[in-house]
Amino acid sequence: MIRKISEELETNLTAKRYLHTQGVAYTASALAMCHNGDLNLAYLAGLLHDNAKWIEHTKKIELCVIHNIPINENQRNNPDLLHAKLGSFLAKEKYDIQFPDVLSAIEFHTTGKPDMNLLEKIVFIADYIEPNRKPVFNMDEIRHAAFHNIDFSVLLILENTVKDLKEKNNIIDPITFDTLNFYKQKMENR
Ligand code: DGI
Ligand code: FE
Ligand code: FE
Repeated sequence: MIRKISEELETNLTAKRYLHTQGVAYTASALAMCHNGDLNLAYLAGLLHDNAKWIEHTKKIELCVIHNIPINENQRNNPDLLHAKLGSFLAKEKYDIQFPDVLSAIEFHTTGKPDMNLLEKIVFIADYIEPNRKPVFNMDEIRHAAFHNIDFSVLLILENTVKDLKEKNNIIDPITFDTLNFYKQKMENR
């Protein structure tokens, strides 16, 4: 199953995106080993997390409409956000993945969501810290925290993401703020 999915992704994704995908799969499985998660599910979710990334924006919107996948205002203005939701749908329908945790880890890998389960956190973090990512502010601390204090790592990533989006004047999805506030509270209450 993994081999077939890898081959299909290698055909569709750019070489750079495919390399990123492999980085996320391996990083996610390493995080699962560290945090007593299921490393095979982590690998699978990592491999598939960006499977819809290559689809053109108009086509993504069209596919969401056809398949009754709701699009909020923010996603309509920024269809790149849809690759997560659509990717989760395609993981189920096209790649026949039935594990609910894998599907939700793909769905929420871009924005995160409050109170994520282990696999959701793992994919969210692995997407940000995999070795092929270009260095960003605080990357060393985020990578260290990923293996030692997973909720703190989630918080640091969200702080960076929100700061970047504000600087670029991008619309920030409310779920991104909710996630940031949830993990801020969680760290404060420790
Ligand atoms: O698909 P990748 O490039 O591997 O990574 P990703 O799925 O995490 O997407 C990253 C982009 O998503 C990054 O440019 C920031 C953006 N993003 C994350 N949360 C939000 C967001 N963009 C908007 N407009 N609103 C958000 O809440
Ligand atoms: Fe993505
Ligand atoms: Fe990604």
